[in-house]
Amino acid sequence: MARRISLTQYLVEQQREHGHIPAELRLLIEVVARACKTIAISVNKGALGEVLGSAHTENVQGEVQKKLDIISNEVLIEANEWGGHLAAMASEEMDSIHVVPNRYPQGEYLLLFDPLDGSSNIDVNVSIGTIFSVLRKVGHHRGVSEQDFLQAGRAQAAAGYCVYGPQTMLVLTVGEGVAMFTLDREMGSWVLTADQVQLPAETKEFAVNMSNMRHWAPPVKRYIDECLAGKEGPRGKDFNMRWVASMVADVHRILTRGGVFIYPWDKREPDKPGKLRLLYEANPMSFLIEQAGGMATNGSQRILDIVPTKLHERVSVMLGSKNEVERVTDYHREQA
Ligand code: P6P
Repeated sequence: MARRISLTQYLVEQQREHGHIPAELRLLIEVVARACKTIAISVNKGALGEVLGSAHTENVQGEVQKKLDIISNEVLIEANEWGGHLAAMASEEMDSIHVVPNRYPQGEYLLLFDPLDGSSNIDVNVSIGTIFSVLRKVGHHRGVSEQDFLQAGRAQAAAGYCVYGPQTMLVLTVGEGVAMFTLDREMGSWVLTADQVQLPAETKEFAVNMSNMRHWAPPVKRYIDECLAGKEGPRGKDFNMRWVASMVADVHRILTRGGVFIYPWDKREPDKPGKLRLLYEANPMSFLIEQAGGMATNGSQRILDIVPTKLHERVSVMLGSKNEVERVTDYHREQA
């Protein structure tokens, strides 16, 4: 059996041998990975842990929070606020940023997360996940504010997710490719099971919520109609469709075997660019997809180039196999 490489060893090598990450960032990633193990334990208990169901509260998005949304958020806050590596955190579940309390030393990193993405799947035992993004606090000003978080996704120092599925897996990039770690539950350790992940430029699989089709803009309708037309249509090949309704699960499949994920603008809420959040969903996933050789746009520009104007900004998302994202993006440009 090949020698097992742990997350710690992988990160030490990234720090020492490649000089890609400073010790503080290594510590931050290890703390987040440990927090994800804690979340996995709660998620896996299900009804036995009395963690299912609604918390009967709403988040800033106006979405009803599940008990596990709040538990996961608290786990990440408590795990990360004392280490001295962070200045502040931002979460889908919190209206405003959480500044590291004065009783702890402040670091230079900013951590953003969707603590439990795909909450609608919790009670029906379908894969869900934690998404995280790491930014550096820019400038030498004292204190930290929401403005410090409003950086384009290309500035990310690291990004990743943990998927709580048949296996519990941590998928990570520090800007030097994508690595996948599988949780060895007996040892309680993350083991490197895939490195330098690359997704194919071509695919025959798309992920979109088809029930929204009548609300889409013409370029998205054209792209999906052509996929549905199959061999007899302009694409000359048949396509398959998958939609888990957990972005982490859909992106993990795409990183593993290719595909294209689309959550576009739709006319029901024309003032909203899309459903997904830019800072802690689209940006980390786009960083991973690009690091694996894929592409991520909002239909008109690279997602990682979008400069946010507010913390919970939403965005239209098309990401995955390069040739397919290029095609659907070209359809938008032709229409513009
Ligand atoms: P719909 C989960 O709530 C989420 O934010 C993403 O994880 C997922 O891709 C999307 O929303 C699912 O949305 O409208 O299909 O339920």
